[in-house]
Amino acid sequence: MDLQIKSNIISFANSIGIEYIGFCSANFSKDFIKRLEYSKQNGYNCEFQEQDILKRVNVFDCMEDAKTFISIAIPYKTLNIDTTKPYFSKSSLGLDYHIVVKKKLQIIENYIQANFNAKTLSFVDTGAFHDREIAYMCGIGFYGKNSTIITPKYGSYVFLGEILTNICIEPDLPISSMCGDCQICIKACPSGAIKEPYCIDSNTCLSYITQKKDDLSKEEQNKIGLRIYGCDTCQDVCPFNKSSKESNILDFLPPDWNIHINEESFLKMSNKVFNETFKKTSSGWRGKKVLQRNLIIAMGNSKNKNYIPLLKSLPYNEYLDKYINNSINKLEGLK
Ligand code: B12
Ligand code: SF4
Ligand code: SF4
Repeated sequence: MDLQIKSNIISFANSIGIEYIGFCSANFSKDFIKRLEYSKQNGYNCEFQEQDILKRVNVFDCMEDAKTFISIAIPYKTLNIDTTKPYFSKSSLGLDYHIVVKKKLQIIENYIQANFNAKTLSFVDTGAFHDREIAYMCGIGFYGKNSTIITPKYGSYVFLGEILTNICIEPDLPISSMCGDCQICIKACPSGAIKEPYCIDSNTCLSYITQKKDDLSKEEQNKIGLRIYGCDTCQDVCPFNKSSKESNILDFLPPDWNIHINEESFLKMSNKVFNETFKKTSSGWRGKKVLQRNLIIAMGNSKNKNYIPLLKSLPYNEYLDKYINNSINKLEGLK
């Protein structure tokens, strides 16, 4: 193992503004496979997770001589959001993280290929791999009971990505959980989705519910509260996030339309405007209808009767009509 290669990659990553970078062997533990099986057997997986456990761990299908994973964490929280009105979660503000993290990974890949004549492949939420487990094995942070990877400086408000390479690099050590007796996130989760420490039932997690295209039940609509996309609750309450530093990555600074939602423009938005705005954030991938549905539900949950005329003025829409009527009824039923 060449220690010089490791320190050169770290120095290069630091020079392009990456503070968290770690290394681990391209093998997953038996313990990890057991955890994936446990989640699957209990029905906690959602449609966005690779269900084939073999695919999640078989790195040699991607690169036959794979040796090392290199994980990076990129901080994304740039400001506090007003959660008294319909809002987007912190991780869906600014430019889509898939683009931002991938760009950083590609710069490191180019450096590795040019300097060490090595093979590389990079992933951010893209392959079958579990980005958190790789970050954990690389010592980037520890698993919180809310199942997020928590870093010392930016808390859990970091996105993760990794590079698979065929060079052998000395591994870093995983960090054990620092949650101790704390149960704050488990108690704060509005839908009870943290079934036990480190174990999320994705199907009841509000982040998933704001993303799914299927019909939402009345109970799911109530639970969404004012969320238009994603859920930050189990992270916002975490003591490790209270004093976490803000990101200085300009791509994550939200434009005005992302934080000061103009409900009327949002609900009457053309496809062209959607493609130029929200489609470029990480909330855009589920399409305009899902976000509009969530906003309509959030308006119904807001207790703000001033929304009634706007809701009543919306044209008939097969997908949205049920939610529009529910929200109008809810607001009209208020005393
Ligand atoms: C599917 C998915 C979701 C699903 C399911 C979430 C989930 N908990 O897995 C939904 C839609 C709900 C979701 C929500 C969110 N997601 Co998401 N999601 C993913 C995705 C695509 C796959 C995750 C997966 O396969 N999970 C499988 C389950 C079994 O794993 P797990 O819940 O993480 O559980 C692990 C630990 O708890 C641990 N564990 C279990 N028992 C024990 C015991 C001990 C002692 C220890 C130490 C550990 C431990 O092992 C488990 C894995 O085996 C990844 C990207 C990727 N390809 O990896 C992003 C990813 C996990 N998501 C991310 C983000 C940012 C979010 C949200 C914050 C977005 C938001 N604001 O709404 C929320 C957070 C919700 C939460 N508390 O987890 C980031 C996480 C960054 C971080 N710092 O951890 C990722 C890594 C994307 C990225 N590349 O940055 N997501
Ligand atoms: S993201 Fe929200 S719903 Fe999901 S586990 Fe965390 S607090 Fe619960
Ligand atoms: S709120 Fe407490 S239990 Fe939950 S992740 Fe943070 S420290 Fe761990």
